[in-house]
Amino acid sequence: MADLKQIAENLIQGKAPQVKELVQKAVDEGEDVQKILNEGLLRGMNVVGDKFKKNEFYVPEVLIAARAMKEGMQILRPLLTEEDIKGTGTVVLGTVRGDLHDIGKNLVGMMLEGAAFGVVDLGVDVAPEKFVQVAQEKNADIIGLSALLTTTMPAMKDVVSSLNKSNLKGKIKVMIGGAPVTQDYADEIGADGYAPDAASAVDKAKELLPA
Ligand code: B1M
Repeated sequence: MADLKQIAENLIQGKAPQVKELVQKAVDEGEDVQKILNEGLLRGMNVVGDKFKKNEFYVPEVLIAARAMKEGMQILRPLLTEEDIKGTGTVVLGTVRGDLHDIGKNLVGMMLEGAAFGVVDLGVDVAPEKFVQVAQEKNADIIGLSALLTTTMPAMKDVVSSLNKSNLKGKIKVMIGGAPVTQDYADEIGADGYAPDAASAVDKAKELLPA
């Protein structure tokens, strides 16, 4: 019988080959795919997120766990139907115009993928209109913006303005983050959400999804 708890434990320890092997074994044994995702991979990733928030885990541990998650998801994703992954959404993610910092943004992307969100990563130095255009094309739920420089934070406001000018106003939510960014700033520019770290970004993204 598949041991889903063992998948979660190996994921927390970042043991990618073991996670891959255990997920494959669970699939071969006929375990429900949604159950493997929820009670194996996602349960482990939630623990990683909690530990990261409490400073019990740091960036390297999270990156290693996220890599293990990715290995497991590579096996599960083709087996999951649209219905199975209902409840998670699509995030178009990027670092704003003029800003080349991407370590935090990549971490946010991995954690979102770890929580079974679809992530379209546009990279760094992304123009405001590009975020809106791709979000429309991909039928995204959320645009996620990262900025690490005080000088590039205003580009976040440009994305909100660009979205408000489009016919997607209110339909796509904007979540922002990055070292100099605050909740006050999110309120000031009319962003729908702010998250201080990658684990909180997952919680916030879930909160922003339509009910
Ligand atoms: Co730059 N840099 N940098 N830098 N850099 C900072 C940000 C700085 C604080 C350093 C300093 O002076 N003490 C400073 C900014 C000052 C300011 O504006 N207040 C600075 C500067 C000035 C610059 C340059 C202008 C330097 C120069 O050329 N004179 C230049 C700008 C280039 C540009 O962007 N146009 C520059 C360049 C670079 C490098 C290219 C060398 C490199 C980036 C490499 C890369 O990213 N691929 C770099 C780095 C590495 C840093 C520091 C050292 C580290 C940033 C980092 O990766 N942190 C940084 C100083 C520091 O922070 N100690 C600094 C780790 C990462 C995991 O954290 O990105 O905060 P962070 O992400 C967190 C949260 O913020 C949050 O979750 C993440 C994980 O928990 N989060 C989100 C991030 N995005 C989110 C999005 C969300 C939600 C949460 O929703 C969508």
